[in-house]
Order: sequence, then structure tokens, then C-alpha cells
Amino acid sequence: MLEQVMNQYNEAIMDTDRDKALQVVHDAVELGVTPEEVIFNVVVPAIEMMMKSVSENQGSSLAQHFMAAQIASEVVDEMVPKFRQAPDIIGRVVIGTPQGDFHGLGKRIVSGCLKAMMVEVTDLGLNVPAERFVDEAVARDAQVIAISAMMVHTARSPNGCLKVRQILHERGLEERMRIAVGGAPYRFDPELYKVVQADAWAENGIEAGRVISGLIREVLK
Ligand code: B12
Repeated sequence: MLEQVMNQYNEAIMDTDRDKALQVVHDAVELGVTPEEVIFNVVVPAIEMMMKSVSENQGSSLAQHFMAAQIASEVVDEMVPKFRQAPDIIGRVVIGTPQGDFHGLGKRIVSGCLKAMMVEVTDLGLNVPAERFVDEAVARDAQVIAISAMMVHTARSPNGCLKVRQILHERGLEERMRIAVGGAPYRFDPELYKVVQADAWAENGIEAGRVISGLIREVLK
């Protein structure tokens, strides 16, 4: 039965049909599939399949990519409170785009993937000043500040990641917080994350999940 649910869910995702995807999930839970199985056996593999399909150029479009993450995010928000045992949140992340950058799609995809991996995500939105990244991370006791920049000048800007690093340094927070970056400029230049003094970067949502949970573990160890 789980396999049938997975197939129907994947089909709905490929059709970018949110209502159908949610219906598949609701019907499955009604028939006895647990909320845990929905997340770990249906939603996460569907995102992984989508990422694979995008990276192998099998014709998945940006709309499919975006909707897969959006729907994942909705399902996670709905299913997690129904878990028999409250899941252990593995850590906390604040995410946003830096000052001057209004490209929000990559950030939303990354947020959906992180939530599916039981990371608590606070989305600070677009055009976030460096001070706010740090203030919110402190307020929420986040281990990682995630910065999504789609333009070269916002990735390299002295008011973006570089300033977040400077503030972390000045406030003595570097031991308890890490910076992760991502977005098109980092894919063009995989060494750029070092230039902007981030701790790590990732090229897609699934990789972002892996990299960011690694950074969380590093801080909490
Ligand atoms: C859609 C888009 C827009 C939309 C944005 C809509 C929205 N709500 O987001 C609109 C129309 C508003 C827009 C405006 C502009 N845009 Co525009 N835009 C794009 C476009 C076509 C796609 C960007 C996108 O959403 N990609 C999809 C997502 C999913 O990106 P992704 O990189 O695959 O994301 C993955 C990874 O990068 C990673 N990731 C992403 N973030 C993070 C964060 C972390 C922490 C981690 C670990 C990983 C990670 O995971 C993601 C999911 O798998 C790109 C071209 C392109 N092909 O990239 C141009 C592009 C980014 N835009 C560009 C420009 C110039 C502009 C404008 C200045 C145009 C203008 N003259 O007005 C304005 C600037 C607005 C501003 N100040 O931000 C340029 C930037 C050039 C450069 N060298 O920097 C590009 C590259 C187009 C081009 N070739 O010229 N744009």
C-alpha cells in the first residue's frame, strides 16, 4: 500500500497538483499509514527523486521543483504534530536572502527540505539586513544562519555574508553559530563560499539538508 501511496504522491508532484498530493496524503492516513511513514517514506523520497531528476536534466521544470518543496513543507507542518512521539528536532536554522536580493524561490525550496529533515526553520524573508540575521539567530538559539543569494553582487556584497561573519566575530558568537550559503553564484564558483567567509555551501535543497545538519551537529557536539 505504501508503494501505491508513493506512486500517487509522485504523480501529483510531477503534475504540480497540490490538492491531489494533499488528498493522497489524507487518504493514506485515513487508511492507516502513519504520519511518520508519510514524511519519511513518501515526502522525503519524493523530494530526493525530484532533485535527482533536476540534476540529471530529466525534464523536471522549476515549477515542479518549487511545488515539490512547497507541498513537502505543507505536509510536514500538518503531519509532525500528529507524530506518536514528538520528533526530535535536530536543530534550528534561520534563513533569508541578503540585503538587495529579492529572489526567494531557492530559499523556499531549501526551507521545505530542511523541515522534512526535522530542522526547525525560521524564514526571515527577503532583503534581510546582516544584523537581523544575527539578532534572530540569537533570539531563536539557532545553530545555523542560512543565506540564499541569487546574484553575484549580493553574494559578494560587504553587507551580506561578509557582514554576518563580521558581526558573529565581534559578538563572540562564532563558536555557537555557523553560516551556510547557497544560490546560483555559488554553483558557478564552488570556491566562492570561502571568499565570503561562510562555513559551507550546497548546490541544491537535498544537499543543503545534509550540509546544514552536519553544521548543526558540529555546533552541538
Ligand atoms: C526568477 C528570477 C527572478 C524573479 C525572482 C522571483 C522570486 N520571487 O524569487 C524576478 C523577476 C523578481 C527577478 C528579478 C531580478 N533578477 Co532575476 N532571476 C530569476 C531566475 C530566472 C531564476 C532564479 C531562481 O529562482 N532560481 C531557482 C532556484 C530554485 O534557484 P537554485 O539556485 O536552483 O536554488 C537551489 C540552490 O541554489 C540551493 N540554494 C539556494 N539557496 C540556498 C541557500 C542555502 C543556505 C543553501 C545551502 C543552498 C541554497 O538550493 C536551491 C534548491 O535546490 C535567474 C536565472 C537563473 N537561471 O538562475 C535570474 C537571475 C538570478 N536574475 C538576475 C537579475 C540581474 C535580476 C534583476 C536585477 C533584473 C532586473 N534588471 O530587474 C532583478 C533583481 C531583483 C532583486 N533585487 O533581487 C540575474 C543575476 C545576474 C548576476 N550575475 O548576478 C540572473 C542570474 C539572470 C541572468 N542570467 O541575468 N529575477
